[in-house]
Amino acid sequence: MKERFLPEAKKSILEGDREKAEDLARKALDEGVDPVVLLEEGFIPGITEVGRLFEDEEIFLPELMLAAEAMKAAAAICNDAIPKERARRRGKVVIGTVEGDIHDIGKSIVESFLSANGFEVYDLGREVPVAQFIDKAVEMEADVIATSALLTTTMGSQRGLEEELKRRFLRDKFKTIVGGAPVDQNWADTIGADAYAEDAADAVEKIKELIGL
Ligand code: B1M
Repeated sequence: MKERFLPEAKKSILEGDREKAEDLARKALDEGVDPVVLLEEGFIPGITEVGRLFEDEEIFLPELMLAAEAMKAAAAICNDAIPKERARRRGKVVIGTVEGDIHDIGKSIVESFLSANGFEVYDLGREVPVAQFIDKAVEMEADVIATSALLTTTMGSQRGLEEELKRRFLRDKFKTIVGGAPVDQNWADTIGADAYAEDAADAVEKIKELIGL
């Protein structure tokens, strides 16, 4: 039963056991478990639960970091296993996590989903200054700039991007999309972003809409 891997995957993250998470990811994929299902129904519920425990002070930073390392390693294995659609090039997207923010697990999943759906994606990584998003988008002649923010203290950079694009008279040249746990549609509307995506699948759909696919 492939389903048996899902609770085990969640558990490996809760236990902060990187080796177990990696072994499990490889075994599950070998047995034909869909990498997206493994992420969305196994590993992500694990790290979400870890976030809740951290917030409730039932676990502390060292445990959070171990869980994050296990999550990052397992997500990388799943991301690599998502078949990439290379034949079609739907549009160009520059993506990254905003300045001051090191949370990059969700952003990397979004990157992987976009690549899997035929977008040409340039991933700038994490702690990316506003100017770097814009310079790369200009250089690549990108269609969309996608930013991820996981902290209430860093989401302001998404507003900074809108302002800097206007300042450089480039606002009409690119579509912008925002995501990350503290971000919502209301925030996107407030700062004037073109779209908000709740998760990686939603990001694919919203970006398709933004560029008229
Ligand atoms: Co941090 N952290 N963390 N953390 N961490 C949160 C975000 C927090 C909510 C935990 C909590 O208190 N419950 C809290 C923020 C509170 C707030 O701002 N109000 C928090 C904190 C406080 C911190 C530190 C400040 C802790 C400290 O040092 N005292 C510190 C910050 C460091 C910094 O960035 N400067 C910190 C550090 C860390 C770790 C390094 C240990 C690790 C990150 C490792 C890494 O990413 N390389 C970590 C983790 C793992 C988390 C939680 C537990 C999980 C985040 C995650 O990976 N989720 C998180 C709690 C939570 O979010 N519930 C928490 C899984 C991932 C698949 O989901 O990232 O939401 P997510 O991405 C989703 C969607 O949001 C969406 O699609 C993704 C896939 O479905 N999405 C996009 C995301 N980006 C998108 C972009 C798009 C579209 C959709 O394009 C536009």
